[in-house]
Amino acid sequence: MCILSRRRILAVASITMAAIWLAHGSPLSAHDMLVKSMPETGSSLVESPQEIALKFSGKPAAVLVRLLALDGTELNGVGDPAIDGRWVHIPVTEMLPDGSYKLTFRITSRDAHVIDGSIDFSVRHVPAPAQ
Ligand SMILES: [Cu+2]
Repeated sequence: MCILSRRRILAVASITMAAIWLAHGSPLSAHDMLVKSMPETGSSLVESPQEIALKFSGKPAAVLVRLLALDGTELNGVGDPAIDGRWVHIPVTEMLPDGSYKLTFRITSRDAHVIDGSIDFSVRHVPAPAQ
């Protein structure tokens, strides 16, 4: 490789690094995102869950959650979230009747960015078979 093209590659690389730095505060820490949930978003449960668990790409520094009905009404029924490494466990403190729900979350990720998101799920009890 000639010296000129190597210099050009270095220049492109440092511009890219600078762009990442400006966009994100630091190239060494990415903001965290939801990587898994129980229940999974979009799932239909046959009974009220006892817990909702969210897994993030890194350990969140702080978490706020809200349980909403389909029309956006905030519901009781979830307790304080507990952070356990990358997992956040949210106890469901009341039986959720059949219906559709949205759990919204707001986390403060390790790079101090605030990330909002939500998962949707529904509860549909399966009727007992007719005798
Ligand atoms: Cu970030």
